[in-house]
Amino acid sequence: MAILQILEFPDPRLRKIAAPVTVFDDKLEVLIDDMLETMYEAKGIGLAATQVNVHKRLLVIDVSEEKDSPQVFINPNFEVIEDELSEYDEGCLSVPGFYETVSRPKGIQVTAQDKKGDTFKIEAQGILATCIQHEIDHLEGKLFVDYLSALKRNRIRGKLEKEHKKSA
Ligand code: GNR
Ligand code: NI
Repeated sequence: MAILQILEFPDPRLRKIAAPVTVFDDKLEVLIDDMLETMYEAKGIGLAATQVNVHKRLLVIDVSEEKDSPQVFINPNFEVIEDELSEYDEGCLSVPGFYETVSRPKGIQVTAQDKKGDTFKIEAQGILATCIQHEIDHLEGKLFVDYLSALKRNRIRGKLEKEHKKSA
């Protein structure tokens, strides 16, 4: 297994739109394992392939307390089933150190494929629903900072650019 490098805002590669996964082979399984290891090592509850510079429609999530319940979603889509909004303080491994409140639909039904290519459907509420929507946004080149005011987003961008210059 391997720890992958996570791209950070404002890296333009985070704006790419991911392409559908069409081949369900051993290479895909290796990528899934590497993404899970990278997510656990970074102490995140989710990771989209876009964040590790792989522009395919694939994400991993583990919202469990014990960090023993990995979930994999390939070519995911969702429908809103509860359009009431829920607010969460969101963070992102690609926007390290910043947390801001974002409102998203409270309940969704997700259709996706598993690592073998079989289609499944789940309903999600709470943090799982928020996390799945956050990850699917990544596949569309969208970040949680896009829901904030331009003022807040630009401040975050400036601080991260400064950090990146320091470590370059
Ligand atoms: O680790 C993460 N925590 C989190 C908290 C609230 C809403 C969404 C998230 S996802 C984030 C990991 C990440 O950046 N996934 O793309
Ligand atoms: Ni994120």
